[in-house]
Amino acid sequence: MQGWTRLIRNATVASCVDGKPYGLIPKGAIALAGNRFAWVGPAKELPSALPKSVAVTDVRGALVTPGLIDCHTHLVWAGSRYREFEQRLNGTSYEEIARAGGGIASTVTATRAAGESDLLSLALSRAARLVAEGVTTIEIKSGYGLDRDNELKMLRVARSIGKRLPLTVRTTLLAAHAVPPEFKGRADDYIKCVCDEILPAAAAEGLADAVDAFCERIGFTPAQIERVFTRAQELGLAVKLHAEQLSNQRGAALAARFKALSADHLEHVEKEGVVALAAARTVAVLLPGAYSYLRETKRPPVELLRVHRVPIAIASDLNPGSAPLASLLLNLNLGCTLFGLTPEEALLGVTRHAARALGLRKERGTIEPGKFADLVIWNAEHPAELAAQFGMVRPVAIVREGAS
Ligand code: DI6
Ligand code: FE
Repeated sequence: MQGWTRLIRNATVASCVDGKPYGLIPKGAIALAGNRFAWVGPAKELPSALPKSVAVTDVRGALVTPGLIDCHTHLVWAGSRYREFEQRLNGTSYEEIARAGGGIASTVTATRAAGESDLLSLALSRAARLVAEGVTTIEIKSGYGLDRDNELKMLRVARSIGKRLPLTVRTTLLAAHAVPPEFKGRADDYIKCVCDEILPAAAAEGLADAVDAFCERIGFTPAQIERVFTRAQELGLAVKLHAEQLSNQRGAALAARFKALSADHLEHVEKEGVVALAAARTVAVLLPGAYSYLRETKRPPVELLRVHRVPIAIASDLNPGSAPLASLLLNLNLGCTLFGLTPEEALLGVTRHAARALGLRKERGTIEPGKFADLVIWNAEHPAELAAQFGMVRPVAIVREGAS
C-alpha cells in the first residue's frame, strides 16, 4: 500500500494482461500510486485498512479498460479529398487517382502551403475526437511534406499535440510515402534525399521515434525501402512499414528482416510474410476503416495470423484519403464485422498489442503494477460491448498517467 494515492473499486476490470480472456477481473479494484498502477486484483484481496489519504472511487460495476492506443494515424494534414470519394464511387480506383497526380500528392500540396499554427489547429481537432473516446496514446506520421522543412514541420505539429492534449504521442517519419513532384520519375534520387537529408535532420532534432515507408506499386520498392531502413537503424530509430495494402510486394518479409515494430495493412500478405512476422515478433496492424472506406474486397488473412501467433493490433489510419474516419471505436466494430476478429482480439488490438506496435510494451497497454496509469471507465458492464455496437458505449471518465 506504500505510496497509494487512489483506489478504483467495484470495477469490472478488463486488464488486457495475458492468461485469461480480456484479463478480466469481475469484482476488481485498481490502486494507483501517482502516475503508475500500483495494484490490481479482486476486491476481496484488498488490504482491509486503507490509509485515509487514498482517494476512493466506487464505479458500481462499470467496465474499466486500459487507455486505448491508436498505433497508426496520419492526422496532420491540410485540405480535403472529398472529390476523390466521389470519383471512386463513379468507378475510378484509389491507385488510378494516385497515378493521375491526385491522392497523396494533392494533400502534399495543401499541407506544404499550410502554416504550422493552422496545421496544428486542424490536427488538434482530429486528435481531440480520439481523446474523447478514450484514446490516451497515439502514433502520428508525417508523409505529406516530402521535403525536409515540411516533414519536420509536420513532426513538430505532431509533437505539440502531445503537449496540448492529455495524450502520449509517438511520432513517425514517413518521408518515403510518395515521390514528391520535384523528383517525378527519379524515385531513387528522392530516396537518397530521404536518407542523406530528411532522416538525419529529423533524428538530430529528436522529432521522430520511428521511421515508416509505403511499400507499394504507387509507393516505393523493397530495395528502396531497405536503404531507408538501413539509414534509420544507423540513426537508432525503430522501423515499421505500410505493407501489402494494395498488392503483395513482400513488404512483410522485409519488415521482419529489419525487426520492425509493425507491418501495417496486410490485406495482400501471404503465408511466407506471416511466418516472417511471427518469427520477428512484428505486430500486424490491421486498418479496417481504410479497407471499408476504399471498398476493398481482399481481407487480411486473420486466421493465418492467428495460427502463427502474430500479435494483431487495430488502428484508425486516420488520414484524408483512405480513412477520414476519426474514431478508433468504429475500427473495433469494423475489425469484427469486416475482418472476423473477436471482440477480445479487437480490444487487445487497441491496448496490449498496440502498445507493442509502438515499442511501449513495458510501459502501457495493460492494467498492471508498474505501468503508467492510463485507464478508461465506460458506461458498460462487459468488454465485449466496446466492439459489439457503435456510438453508444462512451467513456464516463478517462485517467491519463494518474490524472483525470
Ligand atoms: N496508406 C494509407 O492508407 C495512407 N497512406 C498509405 O500509405 C493513406 C494516404 C492517403 O491517401 O493520403
Ligand atoms: Fe497509413
